[in-house]
Amino acid sequence: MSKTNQENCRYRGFLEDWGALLGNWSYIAVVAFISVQMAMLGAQPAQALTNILQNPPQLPLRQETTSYTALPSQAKVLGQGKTLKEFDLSIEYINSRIRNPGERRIDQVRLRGYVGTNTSEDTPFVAPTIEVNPGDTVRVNLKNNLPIVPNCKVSPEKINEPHCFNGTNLHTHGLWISPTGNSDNVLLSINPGEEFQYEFNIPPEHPAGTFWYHPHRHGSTALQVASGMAGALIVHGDRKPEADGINQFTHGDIDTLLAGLTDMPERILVLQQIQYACLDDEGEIKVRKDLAGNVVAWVCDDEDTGGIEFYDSPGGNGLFGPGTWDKSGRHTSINGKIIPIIRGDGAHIPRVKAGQIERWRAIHAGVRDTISLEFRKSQRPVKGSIRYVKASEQDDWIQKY
Ligand SMILES: [Cu+2]
Repeated sequence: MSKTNQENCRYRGFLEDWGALLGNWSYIAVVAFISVQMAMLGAQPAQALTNILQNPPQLPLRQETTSYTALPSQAKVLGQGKTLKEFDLSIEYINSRIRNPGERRIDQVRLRGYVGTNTSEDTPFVAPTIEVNPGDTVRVNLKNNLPIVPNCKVSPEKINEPHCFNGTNLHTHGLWISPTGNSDNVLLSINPGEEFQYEFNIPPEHPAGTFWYHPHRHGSTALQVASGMAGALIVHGDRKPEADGINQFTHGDIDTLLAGLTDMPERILVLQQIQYACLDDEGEIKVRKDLAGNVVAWVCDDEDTGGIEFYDSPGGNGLFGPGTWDKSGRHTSINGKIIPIIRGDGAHIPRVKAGQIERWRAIHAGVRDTISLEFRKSQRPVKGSIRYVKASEQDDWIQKY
């Protein structure tokens, strides 16, 4: 590190890991999204402690499997070499906080979220990770602890209008499994107070990979996913390509490509777009406007609790209308955190090391905007911190550095 760089480096302490990784802190890599960007540096040390990126918690297996009587057609499911994995997940309203860089404050929120066995309250708006293998029989006991919504009915003519926001179900995004019965059946509605056991029979030939799960009940999907109801679903596989004598080679699992590397840290990045709003006395979204009268941010005050409870607000600042994401000033979160820092303590979180290859599994679990993921080196020493840059100004910030 040159003398000039040392002098310019206002945040050397917490950039040590980056310096080690990249040799010179002026080449700090940033991740940039088109329209929504974040960089992984620049926090004040005190806040860095609370905003270190961690993988979402892993959902532990249920200790005792529930009793289950297989239907005749399902009796063969747990055949030779197959493993039963059972998990518990509930859906609840969760009171928590989300950092709001543009307003330089922490907003109180009350949102729907998945709660799993032993999962942390630290980042409630990313669901716990489910890990399975090809050939597994996976059972998920889904309990809907949301309150009943009175008069929640919809006529067939209005079926495509948002409705019954506390009804839910469970969809596994990308798995090669049955879409019927108690499998990945998006036509089910698990209503408030109900519990349902899903069973996903993952074929033995299923490839390893990064998948995710979320509710997919017609009428409430976007609202629930936008509340943070999404989690990673990882299929691990250890099969190498083999000569099969017919098509030359069978496919191998991607997990084996870097199998020779030991201690390769793996990070899961669940990108979400949680577009909560705080309301005024008329039920309208509280906003900040520029001099021309354009909405530039949704705001919350100390006494407010942000939520996602409707698609269209009475005053026209439609919560889910097109073009509202940019106006809201919200940031894409990563594992439930806003502009987190990627840095490890070596104990709970893998340390960032120079020359170390890492596997990153990125999942776009947002419903409000597209994301174009980029990894860049900064071209010059960074002045100040991106952690307080407004969402609308992040494009300029990235271009500058
Ligand atoms: Cu999906």
